[in-house]
Amino acid sequence: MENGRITVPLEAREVDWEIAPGRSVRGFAFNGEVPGPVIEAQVGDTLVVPLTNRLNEPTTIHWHGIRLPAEMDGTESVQWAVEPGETFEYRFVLPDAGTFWYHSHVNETEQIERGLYGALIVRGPDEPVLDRERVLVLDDVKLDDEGQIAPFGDPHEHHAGREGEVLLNGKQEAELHIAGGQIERWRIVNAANTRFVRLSIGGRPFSIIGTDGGLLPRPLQAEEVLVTPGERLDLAVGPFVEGELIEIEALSYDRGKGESAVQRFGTLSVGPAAPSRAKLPDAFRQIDALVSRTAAATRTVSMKALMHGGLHQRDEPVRVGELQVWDLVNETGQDHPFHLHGFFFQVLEENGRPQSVLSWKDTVNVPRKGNVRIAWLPDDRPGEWMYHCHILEHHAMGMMAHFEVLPSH
Ligand SMILES: [Cu+2]
Repeated sequence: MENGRITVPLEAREVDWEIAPGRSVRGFAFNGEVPGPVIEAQVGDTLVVPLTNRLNEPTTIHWHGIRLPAEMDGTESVQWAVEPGETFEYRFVLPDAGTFWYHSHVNETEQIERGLYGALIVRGPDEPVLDRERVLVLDDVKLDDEGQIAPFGDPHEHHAGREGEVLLNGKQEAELHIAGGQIERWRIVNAANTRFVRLSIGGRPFSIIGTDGGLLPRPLQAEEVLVTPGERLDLAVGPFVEGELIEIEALSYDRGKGESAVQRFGTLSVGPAAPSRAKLPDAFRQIDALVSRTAAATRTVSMKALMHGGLHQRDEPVRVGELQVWDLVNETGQDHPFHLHGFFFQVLEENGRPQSVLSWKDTVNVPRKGNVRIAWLPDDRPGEWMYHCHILEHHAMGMMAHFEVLPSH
């Protein structure tokens, strides 16, 4: 099969964002929509995105989870921000199948909160057959007394993060419809600045079929799953019986700020039964371990030091082809979702417990007073890269570091 080229011009501009019928806030959007358009492609396609900035401030796009060349990563360490009125063309190959997303990487706390994000779906040759697929982008937005997006820079948010009214695909109280007897693939993206989503679909069992970097080795049964900011999950949902009304909720979770209130993203109503052709295989693919369980750590990343290190932190370089085993140690009183740009890692252990199933990740929650060991291989894409906490207010405060991937010897 020939690889194609997908061209999706994106324009960032201000918009009246209707978060509920008759209820709009002044937001920022790609092509006038929040979320921005769903970009769909096949593995191997080249994505071409001319980004035109019609905002009154600079912006860029980060392609979260895509293993692209460093100069296309959308951070200000690899490109000049796109100034108002200017256009910058992103162009890169999509090497992996999975659920990804794109978002602003300049003044993120404000630009992402205002709506500058969208989903990017890349399909492989051997996708499981389900009855229907949908993308669910989870978010929240903090409103003021006038019902507009609350002012930014509240000092309390630096530490606690910023949370607000929950939104599903940019809307409050979303209403979804599913046919009875069918099983759907739900591609979940957490685009919220801070909100941790302990996702429940009416307490019903579902299958987790993929994570940040595509399909798991095999489906995993669950009745709830934690999705932290930046993470993605693919689920197989259903079947249900006609007439059922199921709540899509974030259950209570304590990320170090006390138990959160239960939040409802929307409801799923089950219509008349339709025939199903869904067939979930027992196994999707083999994922080989990058390192043995006894491999020694090559680096320790301290969340506490990172949190207090400021905006110009630089970590030691790594070299193409040299395996990395990193201990992410969180001595703070809050959970932090750690995001590595441009590369997938495997989670080896959480708090000393080995992972039962390997998967490819680019964002992982490091629980408070806990630690996570990851392994990753810098493939041949040298350049400037970074990692940071995906609680955007923490990132903005300086919970991040740049590092260089050096060419192989
Ligand atoms: Cu954090």
